Amino acid sequence: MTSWIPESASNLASNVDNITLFVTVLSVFFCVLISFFLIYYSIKYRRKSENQETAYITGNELIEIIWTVIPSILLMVIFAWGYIAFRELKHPPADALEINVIAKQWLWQFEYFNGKKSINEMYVQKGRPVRLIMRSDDVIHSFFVPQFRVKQDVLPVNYSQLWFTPTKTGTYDIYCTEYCGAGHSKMLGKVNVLSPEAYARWERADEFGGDAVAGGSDLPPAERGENLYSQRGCNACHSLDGADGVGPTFKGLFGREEKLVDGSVVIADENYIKESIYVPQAKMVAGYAPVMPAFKGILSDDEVTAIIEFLKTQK
Ligand code: HEC
Ligand SMILES: [Cu+2]
Repeated sequence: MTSWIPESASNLASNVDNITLFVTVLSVFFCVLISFFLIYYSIKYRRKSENQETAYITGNELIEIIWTVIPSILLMVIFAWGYIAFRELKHPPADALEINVIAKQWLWQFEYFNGKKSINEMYVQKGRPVRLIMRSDDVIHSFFVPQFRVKQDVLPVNYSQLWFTPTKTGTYDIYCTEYCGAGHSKMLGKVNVLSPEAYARWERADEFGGDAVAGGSDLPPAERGENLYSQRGCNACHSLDGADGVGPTFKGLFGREEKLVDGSVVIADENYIKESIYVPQAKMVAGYAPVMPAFKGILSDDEVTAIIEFLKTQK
C-alpha cells in the first residue's frame, strides 16, 4: 500500500501494523485536539485589562469523569489488543519448521534439520511456519526482519526463539539490531522465501550454490546428537526405550513436564535441557541422585544443540 513502511511479508505483520497505526492516529488526534484548545483558550481567556480579576473556579466533576474514563478505555483497548498480538508472537505453532541460528561477530549462520548449513542466507518456504532457535557465539546480537515485523535478541547463554510464517516469495533483509562491535553495520543477511517446489529442490540439492552453502553440509544435527549420546557416555545412565536407569529415560523427554526435587514443575524445552547438560545440579529431577557429571567446557554449544535435536526425535 504505502512505501513509508516496509512491505509486509509475514502472517504477523498486519497485527503489528494495525496496532502501530491505531496508536499513532490516536496520539496525533489527541495532540492536535489538546493543542487546539490550549491555544484557543489562551487567546479567548487572556487578561484583557490590567485590573481584570481571575474567575474563581473550584472544579467540574463531569469534565473530570470524562477525561478519566475515555482515556482509560482507550488504554485498555491498546493493552488488550497488544497483549493478544504479543501472545501470538510468543507462541509458535507446534508443527513449525525449526532452524538453528547462530549469531557471531559478524555473521549469521543457519543450520537446517537435514544438516544443511548456510551463511547470511536463510531459506524458508512460503506458507510454512518457521521457528528459529537462536544462540550467539560471542556477544548479544539481535535478529530483525523488518518485512516480517519480528525482532528478537540473540544471547550467548540461553536459546531465544522467534517464529513467523512467510506469506510472499521473495528476498527480505536480516539486520542485527544490537550494537555488537566494529562489524555491526555489516552484519546483514537475507531471507529467501521459496515456493514449495523451489524449497523442495533446495532441500534435496546443493542448489543456490556460492554463498548459500558456504557453511557446507554436515550430518543432520539429530544424527550428530545420536553419535554424541553414545560417544560421550550418556547411554550409561539414560535409556532411549523408556527404561529407568541411573538417570531418567530420554524417551519422550523433550517437551515433557518434569517434576523437580523442590516440588516445582518445568517443561523440558531447549533451555532446560541445555542447563541440565551443562549444570546438572541446577534443576534436579525428583527421585534421582546428583551423580550426573557437568558437561560445561566438555561439550560445545554446537554439540549440545545437536543433542537437543536428537532428543526431539525420541518421542
Ligand atoms: C553418571 C550418570 C549420568 C551420565 C553419564 C549422564 N547423565 Fe544426565 N542425568 C543423570 C541423572 C541422575 C539425572 C537426573 C538428576 C538431575 O537432574 O541431575 C540426569 C538428568 C539429565 C537431564 C534432565 C533429564 C530430565 O528428565 O529432566 C538431561 C537432559 C541429561 N541428564 C542429559 C545428559 C546427557 C546429554 C548426557 C551425556 C552427554 C548425560 N546426561 C550423561 C545421570 C547421568
Ligand atoms: Cu550483531
